[in-house]
Amino acid sequence: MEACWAEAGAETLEAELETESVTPAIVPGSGYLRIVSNMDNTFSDTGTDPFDLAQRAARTLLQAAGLESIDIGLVLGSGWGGAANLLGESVVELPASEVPGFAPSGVPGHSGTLSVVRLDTGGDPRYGLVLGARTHYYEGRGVRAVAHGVRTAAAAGAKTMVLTNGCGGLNPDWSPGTPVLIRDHLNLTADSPIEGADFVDLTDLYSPRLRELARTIDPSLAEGVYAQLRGPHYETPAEVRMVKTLGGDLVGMSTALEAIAARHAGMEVFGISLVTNLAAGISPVALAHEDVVAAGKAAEGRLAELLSSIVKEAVNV
Ligand code: 8IG
Repeated sequence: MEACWAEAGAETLEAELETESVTPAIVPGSGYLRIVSNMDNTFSDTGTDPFDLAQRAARTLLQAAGLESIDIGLVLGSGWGGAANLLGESVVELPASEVPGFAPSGVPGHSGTLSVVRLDTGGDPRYGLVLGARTHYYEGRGVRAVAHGVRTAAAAGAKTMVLTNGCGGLNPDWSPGTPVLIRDHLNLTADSPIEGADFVDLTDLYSPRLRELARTIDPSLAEGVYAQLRGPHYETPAEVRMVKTLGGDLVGMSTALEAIAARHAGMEVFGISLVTNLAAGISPVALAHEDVVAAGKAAEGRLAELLSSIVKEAVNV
C-alpha cells in the first residue's frame, strides 16, 4: 500500500503532517510528487484491515436498525437521492461521522447519511442499506475509502449492490435526464480497490439478469459502457474523443472501482447512470456543477420510481 513511501524520511514527514494539522502540502516521493493532506486518514493506518473496518461499520448499522442482516446495498449518486423515500420506510438513519470508516461527503448534492430502509415489497421483509455518503476517488482518501461503502453493505449481508451515478453522456441522443443501464465499464483511474495478488474475474460484472429485469420495468432503457476517470475536473473534448474511441458511452468519476470491490465481495452488481449533461465537446456549452445538479433534480421523480421498482423486484427472489 505505502510502497511509494519507501524513501527514508517520508514516514516521519507523513507522521508530522498528520499530528500537526497542516494545510495540504506537496511532498516529494520516490521519483514523483504525492499530495499529502490532513483529510480523514482512517485507512492510512496500515494496521487497519479494510474488511475488519467494514465489519465494524456493518455491526454499527445493524445494531442501530435492530437487524441481523440486510439484503441489498445502494449508493445513490447525483439525481438518484429521491429513490430513498420511495423504497420504503426508513428504519434508522445515521450521519456518516457515526459509522466507522465513513466521512461526511465533500460533494454538494450528496446527502452524507447512511440509512437502513424496510423495502415495500409486499412480501417477506427485505432491507436495503442506502449509502448517501459516497467517497469519490478524487477526494484523495484512497481506494479503501472508496470501497468502504460497498464492503460495509457486503459485511451486513447484502447479496446485491446497486450503484447509481450522475454522468456525462457521449451519445447526443441521450438528453440530460436520461437514465442509462451500465453494461460494462472502463476503469481509467489506473487503480484498483483490490490489494495484492487477488485476481478477480470481471466478465459480466454488471449483472445481465438485473439489466434484463430493469428492462421488464422500463423497456426503453438504453445501455452503455461507463468510463470512470479520476476527476474532479471534467474531461477535455480530446479526452471525451479518447473515451469514445475506447468504446465508452458515459463519463463519470465513480462506480467502476466500487463495482470491482462489490464483485470481489461476491455481490451481484446493478449499475445505472443518469446522464445529467452531454460530455465536453459533445455539449455546445461548458459544464457547470450547478447545471448538473439541476438536471439531476429535474429527473429525480422518474428516477426514483424506476429505481425503487427495480430494487423491489431484485430482492424478491
Ligand atoms: I454529473 O461530464 C457528471 N459527472 N467525468 N464527466 C465526468 N463526470 C461527470 C460528468 C462529466 N457529469
